[in-house]
Amino acid sequence: MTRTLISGGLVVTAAEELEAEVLVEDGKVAALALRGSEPARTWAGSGAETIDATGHYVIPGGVDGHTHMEMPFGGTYSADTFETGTRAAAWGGTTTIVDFAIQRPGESVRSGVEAWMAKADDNCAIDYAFHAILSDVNDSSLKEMDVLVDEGITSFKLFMAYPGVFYSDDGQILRAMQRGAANGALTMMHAENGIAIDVLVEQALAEGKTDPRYHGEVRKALLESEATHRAIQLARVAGAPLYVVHVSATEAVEELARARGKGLNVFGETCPQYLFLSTDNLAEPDFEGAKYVCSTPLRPKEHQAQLWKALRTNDLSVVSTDHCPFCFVGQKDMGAGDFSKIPNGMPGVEHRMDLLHQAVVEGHISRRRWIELACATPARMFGMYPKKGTVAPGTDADLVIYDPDAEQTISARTHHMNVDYSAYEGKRVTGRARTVLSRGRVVVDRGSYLGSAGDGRYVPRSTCQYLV
Ligand code: DUC
Ligand code: ZN
Ligand code: ZN
Ligand code: ZN
Repeated sequence: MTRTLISGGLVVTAAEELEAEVLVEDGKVAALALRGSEPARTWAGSGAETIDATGHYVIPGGVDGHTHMEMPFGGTYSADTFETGTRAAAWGGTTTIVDFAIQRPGESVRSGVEAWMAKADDNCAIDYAFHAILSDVNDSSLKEMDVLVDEGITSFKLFMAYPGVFYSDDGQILRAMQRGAANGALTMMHAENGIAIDVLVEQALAEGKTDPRYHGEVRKALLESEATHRAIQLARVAGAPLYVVHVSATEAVEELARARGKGLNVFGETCPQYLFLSTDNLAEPDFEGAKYVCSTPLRPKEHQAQLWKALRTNDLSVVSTDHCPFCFVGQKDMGAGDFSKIPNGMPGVEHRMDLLHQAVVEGHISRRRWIELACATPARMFGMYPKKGTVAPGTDADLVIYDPDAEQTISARTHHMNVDYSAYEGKRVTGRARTVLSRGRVVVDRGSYLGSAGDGRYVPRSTCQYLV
């Protein structure tokens, strides 16, 4: 049996903060004991290997419910492999990712799942799970959903955007939602009106508007809120739960708030880029704006206050990254002279925990809410709690010894993601993961990487734990 004692830290979960010692046995949290208590004194004298967490937080490893490693998009692939992307995640204190396996039109959902399993298998530094993207809703893919739910793929993403690629029409969306209502699956929605956006793209290009900033102008907030509204109504008709991914616009948040006010099972996610970046970045000169092209797009700064508010009121309940990195040189530049050819996506998997801790420092959210948004709620939302997302007896020992006072400057020169720029270049934040454990193994410690590709395990998931 391997035994490790994490001693001297402040344990922070979504539920509580405790001055407590954490005993880890064989990859799981065996017990917690208040500092100075009888069991804590016994453990201290037991000869267990001890990790000193004095002056640090002991938090659950981050759960990033939305990443795209090696994702085919716009004629290229997102630049992080499962190996490089999960290693970067570990550096930043994230110990579980949920990536998206893509069904290709004309193919089965399962073939997509198998393809993504093969990419991840033996390559991940941390644990991983999958959602499936439905790109071809038909009788047979609907049937496949039932089997996949039983096997642990319990959420399915649909796109109202990207006609001709991932797009589903309202009838297909309704049918998938009806199936979800019956088999317990959670429908995840990319809510943007892609048909209307494509018209605006064509018009903009015809007027010679080719710079990255027009990506933000054509992907209008109203077309996000319209799609969000439509997705909610379709979910109501189907009697299905709905999770709206990467919410960026005030108007879309209002749709979620209205639905939640009616007591509907409608949930919203946002990402750090919408909280910390804006259309000002998209307008950076010399094509630099391409670094910030993602969909939904960055919004004018004025939207941020509403996102922060919704994170406090739970109208937005998860912060994930939508990590989908493309290099500036050789990938983003495919869209020089035509913004619509810039691969959509931004790197972020490494810095979510730190950026949200910075939000604690700046007073946007509380410390426990940080853990709730980044660990506990995504684990519950995607059926992995309490194995993931908290620190309690019996849970996986995915633990981060977090230094709340460490100062760092985010930069592509020091990050570990396989991409040639940082969206937060030069940003100063306070707080950093010092030691990261994945199922009891130390994978990062004081600036050294000690993990290895293949140590991460696949996590089959139960259905969304917010549904009655
Ligand atoms: N949005 C992105 O920015 N990238 C990948 C897919 C998506 O929906
Ligand atoms: Zn999306
Ligand atoms: Zn509405
Ligand atoms: Zn995405």
